[in-house]
Amino acid sequence: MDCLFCKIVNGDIPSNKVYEDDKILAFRDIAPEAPCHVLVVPKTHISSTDEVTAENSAVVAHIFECIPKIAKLGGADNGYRVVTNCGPDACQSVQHMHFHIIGGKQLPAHVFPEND
Ligand code: DGP
Repeated sequence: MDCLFCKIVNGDIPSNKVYEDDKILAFRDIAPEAPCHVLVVPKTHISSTDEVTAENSAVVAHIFECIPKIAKLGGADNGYRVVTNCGPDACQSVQHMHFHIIGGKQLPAHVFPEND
């Protein structure tokens, strides 16, 4: 399968790793939008949140169990935002489910800054 994040998980493409265990990998975004901008992915290929099922959802729970420590390791020690984009309207650009952890600075109060 020609999947960018599967290649990062397999080590075929290098990444700046923040955290790894047997189920998930967290690495720094190539185009960071904040001092802490880390992507967390399941090691098994799940295309998007649309593909989460009763059979594979345990890894989503595991990601959220690990997010607090990943955020601290990534440099967000005063709060952070978790974002996942799903599908074209959300501009999902990599078709391997991933959660952005964004922090390390004061973020706008709303997801849409024009509403501030
Ligand atoms: P999204 O738009 O939600 O699908 O986010 C995809 C993110 O992936 C985007 O913020 C940039 C990041 N990204 C794309 N290619 C690479 C890469 O090769 N390495 C790393 N570390 N991040 C990448």
